[in-house]
Amino acid sequence: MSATASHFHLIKTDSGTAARRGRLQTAHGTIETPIFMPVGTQATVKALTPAQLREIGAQIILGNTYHLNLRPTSELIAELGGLHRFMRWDGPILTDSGGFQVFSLAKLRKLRDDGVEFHSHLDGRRLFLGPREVVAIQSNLGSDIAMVLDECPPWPCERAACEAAVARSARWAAQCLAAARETGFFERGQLLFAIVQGSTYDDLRRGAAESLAALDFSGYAVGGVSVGEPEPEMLKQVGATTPFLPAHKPRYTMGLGTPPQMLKMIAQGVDMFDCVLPSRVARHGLAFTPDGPLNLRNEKHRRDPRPISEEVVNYTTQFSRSYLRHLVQAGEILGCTLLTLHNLHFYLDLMAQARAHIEAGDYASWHRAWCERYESGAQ
Ligand code: PRF
Repeated sequence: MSATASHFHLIKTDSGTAARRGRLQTAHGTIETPIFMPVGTQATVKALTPAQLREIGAQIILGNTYHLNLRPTSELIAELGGLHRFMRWDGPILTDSGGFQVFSLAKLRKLRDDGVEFHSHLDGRRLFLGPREVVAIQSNLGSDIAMVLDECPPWPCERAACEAAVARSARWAAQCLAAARETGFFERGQLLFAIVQGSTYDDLRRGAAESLAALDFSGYAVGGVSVGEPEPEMLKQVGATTPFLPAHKPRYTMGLGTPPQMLKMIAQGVDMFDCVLPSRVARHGLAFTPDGPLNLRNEKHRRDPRPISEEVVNYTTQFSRSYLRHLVQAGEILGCTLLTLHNLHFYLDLMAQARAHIEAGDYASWHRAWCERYESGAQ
């Protein structure tokens, strides 16, 4: 069975940029793109209930194979009816495959041609993830969108090491696709996305994109960006990849970014994003505004009766900066909840604005003006 070209429909392609307005069908509902996906690594978007996520307009959330398979294990989640039922989120869920997290979290990892061997960062248990394993785990979880196993080279990376990572990732991607086909993955309505690596080498990225594009994946991710390289380099890598991906499949850049980075990547033809940034910085007292981030720990907000932003309306913006600062300073849980709610709403609303401007045909000028204001940081 095909990995389902027909699950994605392009509604409009922008004339001034490569931006696209699309619609992706999953087993748990339709996603309007471009979209931001809040991160729920441990089967929870930290500090929010599923009802709150719905309220701020989350369409799809992320989970993590690496974490969930270590604890509570994918078998236990399958026994309890799958990830959606387990965490009571009935919308779409995308899960990362685990390879990236092995490299950032696990101890004593060993890269083999057939997968990666590692010791759990929780209890030292010895484990192995290969293409078959990541497909089986994501089957158990019931992910709407699963990711292939890949090797994300560090930045900077020597060309020879990058070539090896690209070749290994290509083999693993094909093996994941074969395992998915053999195990009825697509019949169950699950989708499988490939990941393009290649670090800063344009020709390697193009080669990886073209060879993966020749296989029938449900979507394509740009991996290996936002791993420490400067922003112009990151945008260049995305620009070196998207033109070689199939136009009629969704495109996802993994693990980014700031609001302007997302808008600039939408202009390069990216449809999907995920990032811990808005939820992580919320827990440190940072709130996003159209004039840049606001640090509520700052003394100047101590007696400020104004909301975080006069223009943004959500549950959190009824509270004063003074009160929010107090919650942050006192280490109160409600501070985390309110700021996470605000930041994720800000990101989701930005994507809604992007979609509206692509539809209206003025995305190029709108996103330039938006970024200019945000980056001039009048805040
Ligand atoms: N691969 C996978 N997950 C990821 C990345 C990657 O390259 C990144 C890099 N930005 C974040 N998450 N599988």
